Amino acid sequence: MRGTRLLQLLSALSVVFACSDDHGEDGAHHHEHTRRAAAPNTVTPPSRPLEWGDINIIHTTDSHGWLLGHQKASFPEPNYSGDFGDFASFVAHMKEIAIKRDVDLLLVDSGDLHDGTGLSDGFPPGGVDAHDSNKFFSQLPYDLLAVGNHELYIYANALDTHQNFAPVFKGRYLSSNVNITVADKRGNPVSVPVGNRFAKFKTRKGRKVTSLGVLFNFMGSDKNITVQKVEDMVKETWFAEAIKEEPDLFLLAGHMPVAKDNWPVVFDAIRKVHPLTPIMILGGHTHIRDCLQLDGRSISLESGRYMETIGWLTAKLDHRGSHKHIKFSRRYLDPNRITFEYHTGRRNFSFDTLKGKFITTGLKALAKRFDLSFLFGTAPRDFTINQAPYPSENSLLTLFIEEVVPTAVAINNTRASIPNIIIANSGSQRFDIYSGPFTKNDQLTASPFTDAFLYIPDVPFDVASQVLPILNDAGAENRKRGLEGLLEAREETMYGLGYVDRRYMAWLEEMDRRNGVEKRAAANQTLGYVTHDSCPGVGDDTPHAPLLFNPVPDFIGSRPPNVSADAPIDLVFVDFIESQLLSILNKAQTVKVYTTADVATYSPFLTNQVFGLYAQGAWN
Ligand SMILES: *[C@@H]1O[C@H](CO)[C@@H](O)[C@H](O)[C@H]1NC(C)=O
Ligand SMILES: *[C@@H]1O[C@H](CO)[C@@H](O)[C@H](O)[C@H]1NC(C)=O
Ligand SMILES: *[C@@H]1O[C@H](CO)[C@@H](O)[C@H](O)[C@H]1NC(C)=O
Ligand SMILES: *[C@@H]1O[C@H](CO)[C@@H](O)[C@H](O)[C@H]1NC(C)=O
Ligand SMILES: *[C@@H]1O[C@H](CO)[C@@H](O)[C@H](O)[C@H]1NC(C)=O
Ligand SMILES: *[C@@H]1O[C@H](CO)[C@@H](O)[C@H](O)[C@H]1NC(C)=O
Ligand SMILES: CC(=O)N[C@H]1CO[C@H](CO)[C@@H](O)[C@@H]1O
Ligand SMILES: [Zn+2]
Ligand SMILES: [Zn+2]
Repeated sequence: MRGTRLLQLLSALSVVFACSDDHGEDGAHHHEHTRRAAAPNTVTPPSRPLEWGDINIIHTTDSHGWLLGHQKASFPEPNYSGDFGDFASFVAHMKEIAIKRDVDLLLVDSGDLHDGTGLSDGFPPGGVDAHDSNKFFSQLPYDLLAVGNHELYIYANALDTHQNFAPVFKGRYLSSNVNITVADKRGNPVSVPVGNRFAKFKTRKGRKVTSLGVLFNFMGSDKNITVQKVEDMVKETWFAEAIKEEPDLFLLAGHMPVAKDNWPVVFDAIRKVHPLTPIMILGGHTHIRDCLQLDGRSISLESGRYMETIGWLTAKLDHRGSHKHIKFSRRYLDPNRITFEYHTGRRNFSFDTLKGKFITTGLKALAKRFDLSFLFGTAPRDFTINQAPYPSENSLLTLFIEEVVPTAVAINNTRASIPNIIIANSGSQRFDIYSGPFTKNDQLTASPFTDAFLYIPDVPFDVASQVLPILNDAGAENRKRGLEGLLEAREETMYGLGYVDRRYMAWLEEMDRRNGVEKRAAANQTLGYVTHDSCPGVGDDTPHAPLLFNPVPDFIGSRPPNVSADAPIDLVFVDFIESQLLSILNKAQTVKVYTTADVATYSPFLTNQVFGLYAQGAWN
């Protein structure tokens, strides 16, 4: 059962964007990226200067290829408009400030470097995901990095990380519980850490640091990659030896959320040996802003996603053996030039460093090489995943399942005239579409996965129309049918395979529920993230009113055809949900046992192509 799911996931997440024939030679026009319009003077700067400590950390996580920043004009996108070149300039100026203050400043990343934009995923056939975009990471002075689950879905990506990316950081790219199997010098398979298991180093100020890089218990990695359970990792001899000597600071990076996961397992193992040593944890993976303290001498920070957040974490260290609570501070920065200039005391003309400009130029050249500005059409308005209700005319999911998919899969399809119901998982859609030019890059940000469309012919309409409600509904009706376990197991399986939408959306929902209506009505703050974590002091660097939030179902379906109950129709679905769909179909009726033998390919087009096909017709 799990084997099948893993296989499905692999195909769902495989990122071979072999769509070179999208580049229609027939006079296709290109839209140039027009980001970096200078930040307007009317913009609200951050609310207050950063607090500095003895140890200061700048944190990135789950960047997923968003190195050119967010380029759209619709809110809240301008707030995240800083690109990786701007970020490099910011880091350089902050390093100077740290030297003037005579304190330490470290730069840490917690993984998931690709699957999200054209810069990482829009490579030509034969390429490796993130191979080119990772080179920009290599140009920043990272002190510590950890592997993410997205680096591990496809062996070739993990191998590239192991062979080409990790070595750049000279022992500071960590994968404490993740191994890859490679051929040794004699050609025999050998399992080795993707990066290093731990690192020990001294800061500029001479502080001794011991570091780990831990991945959550991820179940979806490709063959020849092993993820050891966190609870087993802490029992290893190497682990005991690595933490034995007391450093001035344990700096733990990891692709694991700071709450509701296994950080306490790592933390307790260290605390057993070192009850008082400062511990700073930099987590990731659930794409939220979060902070908590496991005790008074430790802090854990998670810094969002998609380069929408830069984390800032500081500690005022005291003497060895102190029992006092350590004074920590944390801040979530919106990455844009206003934020960066404000905190570095620079103006627009004195902000860019040579390296920063070089990186920006390089990113634009890569975007050009991958033809990311290729224009499919012009989106007439914003289509959002959670800001608009589902279903509605401004919902991205409605657009996708009611217009885009039915249009695209009907192209060159001999079954197009047969009535159908199409079902997809909402998690296949990753990012909003904003009004204006809709490019190859936008297609990849909205719908990056390569799911195929399959179908089962001749399913009676009244049977086919039960499938979507059963997929979505864990309610009383299904409990009666004994499907409850199935749905719970699905949640757990999905989390193990790396799906985090539920946690991210719960966070959005919470900030909206708290005081969204009042804050938006006051209309004196721009829209964005409003964080309520459990650490003291101000979290969000720029105060916002929360974005509108609307819940979405796990699965979405096309408009049902107007046919009689017993009419045979095509039940069309994304390959990702095949096994769940078959088991539900067999519970919804008893006339026929459906198996994979009844399933066939419906369309040659994949989920990462349908928006382009639709836009070329409907948005021109
Ligand atoms: C700010 O700097 C950028 C990059 O150097 C430049 O493109 C832009 O025109 C400048 N804006 C203003 C208002 O000077
Ligand atoms: C795993 O790697 C080894 C060594 O490179 C190779 O011989 C083997 O075929 C791989 N196994 C799979 C299932 O890919
Ligand atoms: C990971 O690699 C190390 C070094 O080769 C090896 O000793 C260890 O057994 C491997 N761990 C797993 C879980 O495969
Ligand atoms: C549909 O088929 C025609 C004829 O074979 C072909 O020229 C066209 O490119 C196909 N359309 C798409 C979107 O692939
Ligand atoms: C925004 O307006 C509300 C209600 O008028 C007020 O309570 C709040 O202090 C204002 N916030 C800012 C940042 O001006
Ligand atoms: C559905 O089809 C029936 C019979 O053809 C027709 O009477 C009815 O108006 C249709 N309903 C809709 C909503 O189109
Ligand atoms: C710095 C920056 O660009 N801030 C923008 C954030 O988004 C709001 C719209 O919600 C704009 O008004 C701000 O200019
Ligand atoms: Zn991620
Ligand atoms: Zn992740």
